[in-house]
Amino acid sequence: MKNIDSISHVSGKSVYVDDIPVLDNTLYALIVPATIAHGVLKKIEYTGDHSDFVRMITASDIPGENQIGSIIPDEELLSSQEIHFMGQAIAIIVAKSLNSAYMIRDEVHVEYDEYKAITDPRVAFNSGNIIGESRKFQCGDIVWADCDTIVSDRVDMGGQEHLYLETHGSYVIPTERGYKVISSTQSPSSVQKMIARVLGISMHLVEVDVNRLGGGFGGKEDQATPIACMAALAVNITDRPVKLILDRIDDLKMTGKRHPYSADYKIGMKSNKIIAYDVIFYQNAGASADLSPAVLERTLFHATNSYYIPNFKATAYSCRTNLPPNTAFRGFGGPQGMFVIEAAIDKLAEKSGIPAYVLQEANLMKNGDKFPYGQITDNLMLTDAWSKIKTIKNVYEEEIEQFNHNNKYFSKGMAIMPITFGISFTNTMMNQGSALVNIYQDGSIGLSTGAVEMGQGVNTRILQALISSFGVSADRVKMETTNTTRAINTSPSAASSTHDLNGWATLDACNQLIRRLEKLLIDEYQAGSVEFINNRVIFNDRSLSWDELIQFAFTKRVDLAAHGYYCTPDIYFDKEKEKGHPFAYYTTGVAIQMATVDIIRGTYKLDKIDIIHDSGRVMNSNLDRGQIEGALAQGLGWMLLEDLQYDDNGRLLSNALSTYKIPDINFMPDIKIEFIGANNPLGLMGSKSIGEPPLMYGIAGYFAVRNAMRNHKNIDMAYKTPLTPERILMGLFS
Ligand code: LUZ
Ligand code: MOS
Repeated sequence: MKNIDSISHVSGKSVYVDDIPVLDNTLYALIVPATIAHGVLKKIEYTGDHSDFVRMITASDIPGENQIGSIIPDEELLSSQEIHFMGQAIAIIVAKSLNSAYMIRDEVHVEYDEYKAITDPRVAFNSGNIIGESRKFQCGDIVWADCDTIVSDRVDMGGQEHLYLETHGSYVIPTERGYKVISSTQSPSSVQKMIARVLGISMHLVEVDVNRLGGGFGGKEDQATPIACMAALAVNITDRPVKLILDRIDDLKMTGKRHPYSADYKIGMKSNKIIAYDVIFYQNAGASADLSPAVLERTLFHATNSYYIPNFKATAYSCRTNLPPNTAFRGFGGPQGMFVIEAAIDKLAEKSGIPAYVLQEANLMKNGDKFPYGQITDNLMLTDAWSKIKTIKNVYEEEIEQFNHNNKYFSKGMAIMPITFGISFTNTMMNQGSALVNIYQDGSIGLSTGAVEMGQGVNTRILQALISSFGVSADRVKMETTNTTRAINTSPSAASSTHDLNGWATLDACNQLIRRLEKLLIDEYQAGSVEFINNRVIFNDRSLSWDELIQFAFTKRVDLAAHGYYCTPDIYFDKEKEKGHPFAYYTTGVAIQMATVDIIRGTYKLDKIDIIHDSGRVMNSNLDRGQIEGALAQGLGWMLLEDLQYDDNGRLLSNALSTYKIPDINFMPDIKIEFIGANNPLGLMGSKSIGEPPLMYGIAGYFAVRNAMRNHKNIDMAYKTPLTPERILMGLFS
């Protein structure tokens, strides 16, 4: 099935928040951002007399709680006094037009007492600025004396801007019964809950509706919430509809990114088996907790990537700095955990002279192996994928040897990257989904779920599940908006889990309806077996069209609506012991990447990548390819290009697309994807989740470039990302 949004996307008819026609009396809001990263707000005033000025809203105007922290209550919606990052919201300007709002905002006068800013997580750690508790995962006993090769090093990873095409936005309308909120959020229920908290009302008065997002990537899992809260607050105060859309510059400045991390590790092996790994992670959380503790946890889950390491210790700290609160980003801490172990293996390879791929292969997880947190693996396709990659590696190797032999100023290299990504929210409670299937009396169907469509194709996948269950064609079904009155208490569309959770819930609703229809046919026609196929129902030696059946069922007073629910079975995690079975299953795969470095310029070209990916039973190969290619681009961008720069005062220097470079079509390697995988009983229609895992194939890009440099000469270059041409050049000439 094609992505059901493809025609409206290509013809420009897809509707995003900013496309919704506004009511006549709509007001426009803008956020007044702090212009220092750390300090105290002394005074804020607007003394102008612009005729379009309606209100300036500050913390003291909030009728409920001035608090939006979801895991830890440490984040004010509007600063009441303390400033923790540059771009923090200190007031909201409400005006009759957007242009006027900008002019008014320019004239707001703010005074601060400024303190010194901290931007480095290690500096934060050393001065005791830690968010929440430190976490430690541990198994076995590390005995360094048992190792024959030991290396240790420091690793630093940069952050990453989400750069969804649609910036944050919300449009809130006062209604007779409360608030109708249109929000570009991955988490409608979080928006509902926080608006209720901020306004001091109950949740049933807030209806949140989401049609689709122009990308989310985690950036709208938590951080769409304050935007919607501010718009709702302005509605509460003015009693008029309010639209608040961030322009790109505000969005870049005000919102958090992927977490930069710094790490120290020590790793040891005996012959080629890794038998000891000790790692400390310093996460740069930014100014408040946001989702950082959960991101930190996933770093620990993925700290051994796809390897079995019997003796292991990982300690992780979430460090509070004066940057915008960093947040969920595709992979959610997993990529950082995986990069460090890959860096450690790279260094082990260098020291021992054993190629990295030999070490990777020797330590690759097999079904039945146990992760340090206790989950035993099954249904991994790692070894199958690896053996296919090995064949491709021989071809790559030959090409590289020949090329490097014949070229003096260019050097090729390659790297292999296995991935194993746990599928489920690590917070067990969040693994639930729901659906509402309405069959109208003419046989047409409306489907509402908790899933938010953000370009990933989740609606298409869930639709596939529904039509395969009812045996009807897709044109009988309308995918409704995600709405908190039709799908309640939803989890964010995140953790690669949305189609599983909401797809299974849809199938639960379908099954209930099918059972009712079967009962009708048994009661009325003594039906034996009943089959739903090709828009018909077949029973005994006759059949009815789906529409006839539904019309009949309606006259016989059969309930034609069903609420479906799903919660992932058999998952749990004990945070005291740091052990459990947190994931439904794992998505796995292996990639091999080739790169050519220009020795004189420090530039490089990503030649090609071959990916053997385990998607279970592939549900929709085009959607899966789209997710792999997009995730790979994001992973390669994070590793090689995207350089978030803050100055010592916490000011974002790479604050526009002129200074923040992201992958384009020319940057990307030739991509070959082969799917392997067997039926996955816990995945929707036997599939495996795909949203996040392929991002980590991008890590191969870093090591392919590094190996190309190394094939030219010995290098002694810090493990630091992104590996930009500047860093390559300095690495080659140091
Ligand atoms: N969000 C979340 C996520 O709240 N918990 C998770 O475990 C997660 N994992 C990946 C992406 N988003
Ligand atoms: Mo996400 S990082 O699955 O919102």
